[in-house]
Amino acid sequence: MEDLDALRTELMAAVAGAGDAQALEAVRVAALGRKGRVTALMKGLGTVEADQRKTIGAALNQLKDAIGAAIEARREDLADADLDARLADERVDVTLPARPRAAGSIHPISQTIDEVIAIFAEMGFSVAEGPDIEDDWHNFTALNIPPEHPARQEHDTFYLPGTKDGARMVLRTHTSPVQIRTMMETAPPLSIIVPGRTYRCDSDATHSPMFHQVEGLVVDESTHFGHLKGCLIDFCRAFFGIDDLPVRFRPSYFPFTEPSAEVDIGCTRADGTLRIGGDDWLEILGSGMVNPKVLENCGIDAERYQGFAFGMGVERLAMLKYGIPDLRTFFDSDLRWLRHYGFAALDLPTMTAGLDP
Ligand code: 2NL
Repeated sequence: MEDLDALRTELMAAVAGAGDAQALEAVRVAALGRKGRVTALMKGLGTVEADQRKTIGAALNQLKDAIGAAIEARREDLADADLDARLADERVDVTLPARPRAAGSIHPISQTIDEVIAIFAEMGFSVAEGPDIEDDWHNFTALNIPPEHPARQEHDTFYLPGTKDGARMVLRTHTSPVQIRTMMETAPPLSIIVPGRTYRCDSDATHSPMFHQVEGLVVDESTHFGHLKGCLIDFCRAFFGIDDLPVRFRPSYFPFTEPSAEVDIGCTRADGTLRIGGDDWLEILGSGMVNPKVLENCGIDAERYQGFAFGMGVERLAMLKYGIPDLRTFFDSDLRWLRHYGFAALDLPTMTAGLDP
C-alpha cells in the first residue's frame, strides 16, 4: 500500500498549483476520477488483510474527503479571482465628466430652403431637382435667351472646357433648366418648386460665385396673373410671418416671362438697419407669366396652356429673415458663425420659425 501521507502531500500540492478551473479539473480526475489514484487504492481494499482493511479504509475515505474539500475550496478561490479580474477590467469611473453633445447644426441656407419648401408644399407644389452641369440649350436657349443675347454675358457664365455630344456645357446660372426638363418630361397641369445651387462668375461683397435659388413654376389651362399674385403674396407673408405685410408688383423684364414683375415687400430703414414691415420697399422676388415661346420650346401647346414662374435668391432671404449682415460669411465654414446662426438638427422648418416675437 502506498504511503498515504506522501500521496496526500503530493495531491494537495497539485490542487494548490492548479492555475485555472481546467487544470483543477485535471487534478480532480487524476485523483478522484474513475481511474484516479485514490479511487484505485479504494478498489484495492478487497485485497488488503481483513484486520487492516478497516483502518486503511477509514484513512482512504479521509484522504478522499480532504482532497475533495481542497478542490472545492480551490475552485471557489479561482472563481473569486476571476470575478476580481473582470471587475478591475470593466471598471467605470463614474466621476469622469460627461462626453460633450454632438455639435452638428443646420446651415441657415438649408433651413431657409426647407422653410420655403414647407410653405409651397402646403399650397400643393412638388419639389423638383436637376443637374448642376447643364448644356447651353437647357440653361439659355429654351428660356428664350438666344446665342449672343446680352443676358448670357450678364449672367457671367462659367463655361466648362470642351463639349458633350457637340453641346457647350455650363454650370447652371439659375435653376430654370430644371423647370425646362420637367416641362419636357411631364404633361401639364404641373406645379413645382426647384431649390438648388447656381453659379455665376462674380465675386464681391454682394455676390458669391456659388449661391442658391428657389424657383417655382405653375402650368395649367386657366393659370393667370391673379394666381401669380395670390400665390406670391401668401408666400411673402408666410415666410416673414407678418399677416398684413405690404406686397407690391412692379413691372420688369425677363426674356422667359411676359409680362414680368418684380415683387417688393414693405420694410423700414432707420439708422442703417433694415426691418421687414413698414412703408418703404425692398425687392424680394422676380416673377412673370411664362413666355409662350418657352412653353412651345418644351413641346407644350401655348394656345391651350399658360403658366406663371418666379425666382428668388436664398442667401438674400436668409440674410433678411435671420439678420445675417454679410453674404461672404455664408461659405467660410466658420464653426463659431455656424454655432451662432445655425439651427438645431430637430428644429423642424415651419412657416414661422426663427422670427422675432
Ligand atoms: C429672380 C427672377 C425668375 C423665372 C425666374 C422661369 C423659369 C421658366 C420659365 C419662366 Cl422655365 N420663368 N423662371 C421667372 C421669372 C423670374 O427669377 O430674380 N431670380 C432670383
